[in-house]
Amino acid sequence: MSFRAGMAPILGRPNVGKSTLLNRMLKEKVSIETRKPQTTRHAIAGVRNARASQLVLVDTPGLRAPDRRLLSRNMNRAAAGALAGASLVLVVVEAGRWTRGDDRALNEALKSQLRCILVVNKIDCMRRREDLFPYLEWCAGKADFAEIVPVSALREDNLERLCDVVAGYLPEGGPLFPEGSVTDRGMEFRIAEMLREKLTLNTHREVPYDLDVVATSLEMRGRAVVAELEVRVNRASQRGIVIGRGGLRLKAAARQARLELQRIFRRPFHIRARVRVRKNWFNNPRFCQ
Ligand SMILES: Nc1nc2c(ncn2[C@@H]2O[C@H](COP(=O)(O)OP(=O)(O)O)[C@@H](O)[C@H]2O)c(=O)[nH]1
Ligand SMILES: [Mg+2]
Repeated sequence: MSFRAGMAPILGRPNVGKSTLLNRMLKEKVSIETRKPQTTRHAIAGVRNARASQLVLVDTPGLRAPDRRLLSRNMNRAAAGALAGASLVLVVVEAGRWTRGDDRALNEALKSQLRCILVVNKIDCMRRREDLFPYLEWCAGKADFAEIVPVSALREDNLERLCDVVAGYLPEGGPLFPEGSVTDRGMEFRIAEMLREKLTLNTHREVPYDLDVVATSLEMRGRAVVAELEVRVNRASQRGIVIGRGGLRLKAAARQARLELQRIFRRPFHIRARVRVRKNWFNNPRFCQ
């Protein structure tokens, strides 16, 4: 039997569940998930190795109406750039809803001229099961999709079928990544992103959008990973918010990140984080590629 391999970017407006879908298709968390839109800032590749195929899924920052931040423009570029070299594209929408943001994502996918699979996510949220079929039919009128697959990423419903469907559209060819690799991102990135997820979940309003986390040092001590992280905020007042009274908020987030990293990598982690004010880091090319 011949081997198939290829890359499939995941497009969709913010919050439809792209990162959750990627993580659940891979059965490992490589991209952070939150209820807050615009959490994913980078194109992140996840690799799914099967006996006769290798599927490289690329999670993208949700395409958004451009604003003035350099970071936002770079995020849109990362999403568009993921289409170069792809074999097909997945467009994710929410069952029962279609917004202008979904049209924007679909148009981006159609512009690529690649074959397009529509993933209708969050079917668990539909109040009435019988509404699903008419919605799928309505979607079919939107574009000439190769397939339309309803799933629940969160409940891992129908994901095996989605993986099989996608694999069927991959071109024949050898693997793109060494077998056994799960993501193109290194440990430093994954640790920093994990803390960013926890801080995003524990802060509100503009703070999640104004903060960033980078690893400044990474060391192995025996089996343990020792990481030093820098949390960047835009304003002095945000520094206090992120740290929290008595340092409790930062401590709690670092602990949550550590526990989840330990579960994923099955080894001890030590995380030291400090918060620095870097005015307008999101407009500084040094701080956001
Ligand atoms: N109920 C339900 N929630 C989901 C599903 N998939 C994702 N979510 C939630 O939707 C939110 C956004 O998910 P995320 O993956 O970060 O979306 P992204 O912005 O498209 O990457 C999170 O709170 C997820 O838990 C699903 O199938 N069902
Ligand atoms: Mg995301």
